[in-house]
Amino acid sequence: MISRIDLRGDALPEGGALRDLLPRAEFDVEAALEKVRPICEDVRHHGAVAVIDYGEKFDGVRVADLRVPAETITRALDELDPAVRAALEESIRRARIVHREQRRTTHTTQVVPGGTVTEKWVPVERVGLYVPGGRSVYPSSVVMNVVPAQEAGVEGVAIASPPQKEFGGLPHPTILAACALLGVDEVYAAGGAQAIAMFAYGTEDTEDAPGCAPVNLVTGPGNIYVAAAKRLLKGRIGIDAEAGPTEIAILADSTADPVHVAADLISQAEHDPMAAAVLVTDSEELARATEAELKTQVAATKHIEDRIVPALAGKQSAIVLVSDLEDGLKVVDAYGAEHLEIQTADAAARADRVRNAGAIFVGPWAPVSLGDYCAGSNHVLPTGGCACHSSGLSVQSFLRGIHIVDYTRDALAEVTHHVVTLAEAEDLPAHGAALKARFGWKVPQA
Ligand code: HSO
Ligand code: ZN
Repeated sequence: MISRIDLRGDALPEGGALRDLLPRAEFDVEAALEKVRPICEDVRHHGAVAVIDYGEKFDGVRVADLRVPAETITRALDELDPAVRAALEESIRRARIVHREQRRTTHTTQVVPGGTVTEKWVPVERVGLYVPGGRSVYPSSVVMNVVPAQEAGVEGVAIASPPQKEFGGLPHPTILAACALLGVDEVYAAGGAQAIAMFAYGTEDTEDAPGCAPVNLVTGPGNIYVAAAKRLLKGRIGIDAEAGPTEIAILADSTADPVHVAADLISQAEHDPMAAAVLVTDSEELARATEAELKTQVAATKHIEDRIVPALAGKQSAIVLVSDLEDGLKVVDAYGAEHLEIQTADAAARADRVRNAGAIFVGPWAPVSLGDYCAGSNHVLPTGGCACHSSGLSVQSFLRGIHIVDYTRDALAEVTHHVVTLAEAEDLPAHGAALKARFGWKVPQA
């Protein structure tokens, strides 16, 4: 069901060579770019009509209007199962507690007497949050996108989610209910690349419905076409990471419980046939017991053939055997998992030494599923090894830091000779002149 990679014995290679030994799914966004380019162009030139046409083509349902009426959103919440409502409310509450504390405060640095630089954090004005439909209808992802945006102080939050045939062309009702719980009333029944283009270019108002004003930033997961559209339109809009298939890596030793390890590997394999589940261990016994547990637990779960078996059996998943936990640490760092669980005797100390991971789950009582819903942490995380350069979604994703430079005459005079020297060294004398002009065209004596 899951293959083994044995890295015991010889010394581990470094960096890229080690990464090449590790399993990973291919997520070739580049290949999808040419497919989404004409879609984005169409939306740019024909607006809402093009978004509606593509919805009919790809989602199998033609909507009259993209904008979901406010009453429909409210009704979805009224009709939501009370237990789901209570769970979502708890998820929102915990996420708010964590994200609220991420807010950065304005900070002023006195560089020299009379010269200050203030860094001021300003929320993005308007964001578009993409929420997938189809196989992955995740109201929890609405929470994980909206909460940091709201806590950052973003005023305009718009959501797009594909029209669902079985719900008369509306996004899935639990998505709408989650929007209502979060106080978001600007929702569009739009999916795929066309939704990202709608956010980037905006659409005109019609007689019947208001259009979608262009946004500054688009966040949220999606399929390969959504990722390609984000890559294509980046620059016109800001984007978060391009989300690929979900990944879990577990670093475990002989103290880990194979029942938990197997259950956690399966939990993320459940997302997608391309999802990755990787166990890194120095214990042959744990590897064997986990293999046995996987067989038993997979047989008893739901999405066996369509997702879990292909995910676990795929080349993106494996049990990686290492000589010791020091090597294990090197392996998980080289892999840079979206989610990393540490199930070792000294879990907290070892977790502290990890450098590359989207989120780290420490010890036996912090499974990834907790983080997916109710830890308070964010579940929109870098995949595909991007954890070595990017972070998950946070309040920070929705803020821009602006430097405010304030110098007095004396503070400027004191440094002018340096600026003039550097400007001349770069053959940009007018740069230096801009300072000299303030001092009778001379360099003031320091
Ligand atoms: N594990 C997914 C998020 C998710 N899980 C949504 C359940 N629902 C990517 O972090
Ligand atoms: Zn999940």
